[in-house]
Amino acid sequence: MQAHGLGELRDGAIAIRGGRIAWLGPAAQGLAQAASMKVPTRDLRGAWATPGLIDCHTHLVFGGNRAAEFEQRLNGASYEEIARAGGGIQSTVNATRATTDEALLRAAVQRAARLCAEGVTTVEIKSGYGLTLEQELRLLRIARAVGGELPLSVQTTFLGLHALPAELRERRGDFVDAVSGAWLDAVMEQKLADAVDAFCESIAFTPAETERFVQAARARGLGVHLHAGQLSDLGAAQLAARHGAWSADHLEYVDEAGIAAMAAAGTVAVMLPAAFYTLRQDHPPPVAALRRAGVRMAVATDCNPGTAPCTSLLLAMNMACTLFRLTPEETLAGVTRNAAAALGLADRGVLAPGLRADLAFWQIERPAELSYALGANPCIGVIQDGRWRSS
Ligand code: DI6
Ligand code: FE
Repeated sequence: MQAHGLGELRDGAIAIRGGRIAWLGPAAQGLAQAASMKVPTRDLRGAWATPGLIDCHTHLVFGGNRAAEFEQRLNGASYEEIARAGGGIQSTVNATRATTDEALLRAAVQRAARLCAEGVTTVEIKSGYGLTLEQELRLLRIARAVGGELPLSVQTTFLGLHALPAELRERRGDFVDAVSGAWLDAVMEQKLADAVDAFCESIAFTPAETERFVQAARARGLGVHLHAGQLSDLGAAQLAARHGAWSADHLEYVDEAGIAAMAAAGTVAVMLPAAFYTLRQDHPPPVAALRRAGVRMAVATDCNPGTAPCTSLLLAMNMACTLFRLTPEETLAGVTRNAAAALGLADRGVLAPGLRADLAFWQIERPAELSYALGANPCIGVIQDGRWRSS
């Protein structure tokens, strides 16, 4: 039955073997087969099953928080003003450097656990709050360790160009050279990242600087994400597409040429409505144009202390509908199938035989409920890597 564009199986059963989906089909047939093979079954009493959710853009590992800047903004300061005055990302860098490995891991696990409770089984975690080689490697190591503490598979991203460290303000070129050379080599040697990312923005790095780093990463076989068009259009979407990026993220500001380039390259557009909401932006991404061009759209939390203190992917789905006008179906594809594509992963995000047995189960009547409610959590459990966990 195809009542939803996503595909829907009523009264269905799913068989799992060795951490993979072995079979999907009618429940009666599945139960008969299970009985004849004497394998255990679990009755989910009419719950909906979806692929385990995928949060494909987070900055989960950081020290401190930025509630004070939240207050400053409410008293009239802008995000850019705070950043230029040495606050913003740099203040989190200072707090992160001053936090022990154990405390950083504990805080990141706490955030990730909230995602897990909402059916998330894969999360992408970026570095970017270290800004020295040692600190960036430390954050990537801690990000990897989060996956050992929870039923969660973690993809790590080396966000090498996030902010220019305050101590190198006069040496931009040297910093970009180092990050694109020795730092990338160390990340590769220690196998700490699956991809790279850069903040291509007027308050961060230029397209030329971003391109130098991205080229170096591609030459080493890493995947690419870009923070593109969050505050202004510097042509980062085209840059991402030109280098075969898995995703271009934010995209409040992107023109037709950028959209066409992404469509041609298959680069996924990652919508981050919690950041848009927090910054009270008034220029949403051109969702209708992205849809028309056939660009796949994903939805993620962007969990970070500055612009998206958000550990609810369901809330991000709601915001994607209400603020950006995605349909509930698009948001569900955006946290499953298209989020997997945004991470370069072909083994998950869809319920199909042979794929990873990562599933989420929901006490809902129809899938639209997942993005309809604010603050509800209808997840009753997940299967991650073939193992059941109730929430
Ligand atoms: N874009 C964002 O929204 C975050 N990083 C980025 O590149 C903001 C990070 C922060 O303000 O701490
Ligand atoms: Fe981000």
